Amino acid sequence: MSRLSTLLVAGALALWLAPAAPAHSLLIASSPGADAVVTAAPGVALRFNNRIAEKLSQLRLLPPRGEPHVLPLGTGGAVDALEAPLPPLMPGRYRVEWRVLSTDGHVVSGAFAFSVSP
Ligand SMILES: [Cu+2]
Repeated sequence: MSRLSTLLVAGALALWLAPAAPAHSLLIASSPGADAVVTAAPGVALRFNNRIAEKLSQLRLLPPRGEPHVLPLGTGGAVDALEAPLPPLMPGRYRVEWRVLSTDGHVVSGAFAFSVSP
């Protein structure tokens, strides 16, 4: 093969192997922020890099003690955001687990933690 066709084949392979990154949802910001220490958190809000299917998405809160629970998602927010009110939180470290359906059909998940100070 010529040098050019080798390059073309390598380029085509790289494209084929690359994940469908542009349409894949990624968490870009949250409130409370990851590893933030807050005195109170009336709710959680997550912002993604693109539109997500809210009805097929889930937020779970893992308290310092006890069972994780699924948070009720607020509706009518931005198409790239998930929001949920929180009950009054005791001091301690909380973990938020999220799972969303991207517009490209991939289910993406992740987690972050924040702490409520006494
Ligand atoms: Cu994807």
